[in-house]
Amino acid sequence: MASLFDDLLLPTNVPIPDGFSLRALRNDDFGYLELLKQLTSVGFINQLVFRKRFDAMKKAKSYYIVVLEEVQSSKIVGAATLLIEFKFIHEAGTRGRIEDVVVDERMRGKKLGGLLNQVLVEMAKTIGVYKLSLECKTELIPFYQKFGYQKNLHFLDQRF
Ligand code: 16G
Repeated sequence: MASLFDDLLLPTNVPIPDGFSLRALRNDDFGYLELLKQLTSVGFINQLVFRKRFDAMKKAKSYYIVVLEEVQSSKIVGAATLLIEFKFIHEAGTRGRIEDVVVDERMRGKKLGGLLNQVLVEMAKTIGVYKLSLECKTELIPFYQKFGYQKNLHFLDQRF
């Protein structure tokens, strides 16, 4: 079993509620895919594909996928990703992106999404990014504004 990153990088100043544990994604966390299906389309991914993608992310050393486990059931009930992008601008700085924030439907209303956001903001500050950004649905803008984000640039995409 391997962790995507060292759990020692997780912030110690964000309290985790009783009954939950916070850790890095591991290469046997296939339940993570079930949770992601509550965010968007995942399609069919077998264990081999999961492991290969996990290995590629670990090798890249810029993916920080944190998961919240419900201790009683050992199930992943929340997850969020911090992606670090290397730049030449800003004195060869780094930019952080928050991706794939998802909390299990059963666990909504417990402020776990907020907790995951706080964790990733702290990690991004420790890593030293010059900018942290995310894309979200219009209705989630007030939620993310609580964590320091401001509506700024427009986001354009192209789908294939
Ligand atoms: C949301 C996510 C984004 C994810 C996308 C998937 C956050 C902050 N944003 O925008 O990371 O990639 O949904 O939707 O979690 P899509 O399948 O339509 O791209």
